[in-house]
Amino acid sequence: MAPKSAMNDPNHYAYKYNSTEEKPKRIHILDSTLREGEQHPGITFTNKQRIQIAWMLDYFGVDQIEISPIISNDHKEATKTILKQGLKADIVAHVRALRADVDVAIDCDANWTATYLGISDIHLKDKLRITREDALERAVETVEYTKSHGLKMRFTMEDASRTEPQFLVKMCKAIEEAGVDRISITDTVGIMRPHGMYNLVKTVKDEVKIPLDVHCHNDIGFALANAFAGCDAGAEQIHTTIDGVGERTGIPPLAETAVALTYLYKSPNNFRLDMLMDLSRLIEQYTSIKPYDSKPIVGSSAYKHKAGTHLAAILRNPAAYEPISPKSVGNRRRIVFGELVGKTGASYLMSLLGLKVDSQNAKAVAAGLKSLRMGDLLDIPLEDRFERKIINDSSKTGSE
Ligand code: HCA
Ligand code: CU
Repeated sequence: MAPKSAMNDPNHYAYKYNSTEEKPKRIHILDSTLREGEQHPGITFTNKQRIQIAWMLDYFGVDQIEISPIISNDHKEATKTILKQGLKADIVAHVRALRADVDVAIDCDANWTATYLGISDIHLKDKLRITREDALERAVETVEYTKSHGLKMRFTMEDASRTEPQFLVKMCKAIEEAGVDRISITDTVGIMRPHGMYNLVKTVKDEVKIPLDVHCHNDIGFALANAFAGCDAGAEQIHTTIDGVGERTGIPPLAETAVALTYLYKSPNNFRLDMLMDLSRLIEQYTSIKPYDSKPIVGSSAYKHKAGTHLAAILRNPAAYEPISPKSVGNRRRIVFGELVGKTGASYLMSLLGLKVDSQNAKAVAAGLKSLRMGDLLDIPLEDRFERKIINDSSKTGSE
């Protein structure tokens, strides 16, 4: 029998269905807004913005922050400055499998690098124009070179999902032996379904001991689900960006990933979820890329309630139509007045306007709004006074 407080949580049965026999494990987040994120059309940050984003991500509680010092001198300067901030998160310098690139990371005083190399046949043949043997040699050489300089290192198997499995495993084992610290398993073109991502990660996990990252692209919309399937198969870190921005359709968004880890996977963490809205706004402010309004967690409609039956319920208890409270993620609840408002919604509108509410007039207002046939007329925040943002960890309650 669950304790009384858990039974009072309206999500109680859902969480029971979600639970597995295994104890929830800690899954880490690497945020790549400063690397993958800058590969999104329309995004180039200034160095000041890069530094502020790094500070905010660190305060939010991500475990690693990725940036590429090899893109430009500006990026190199930003990497150096961020490394000097003394942040809690590891700063990971993303470089190609080339000595000259590793030297740039060393020059920045980096203590973590991530080296990537495309290893599918199409990447080897048409992008890099090297053989599998060359790739293996280059990978091992880069690991040995990086490790001989005392750096920690991740190696990314770029296009892993389209790589011949035996060769993928061979590469992973060879670089593990050479001393690499982590391996990133990628679905670079977003072609996997969750079951496939599970199998891919499992194939590697069965053969190596070092921790695995998952880097999943969203070309068909499965990035988030695939990343979690990869974790079910043993990966321990998910790559995200703020709002999911990245090359083409991007990778899993930080907000959905962190909320899912906390509430659905019960993964122990110290994320300051109430910063999620501010993090999203930061991107909007710096790039003019606005998250679409129905975007989970941070979208402007994520906590808007419209249909009459919904309004009637949430005016009594918002948890009736909210999985987690808007306050816990820094968003705001709003209600929409218009054609669908219904009698209870109309009563509420009348009370807000200072009108005396009686059942007959409320019905008339609801009917009047419907006959206007003008759709949504107005939306306003609900319970504004309860929703000022206070940054503290106690806001992680399931409902309010
Ligand atoms: C790239 C490729 C990459 C690398 C991912 C990683 C991918 O744009 O450089 O380093 O984990 O999607 O494979 O983003
Ligand atoms: Cu990528």
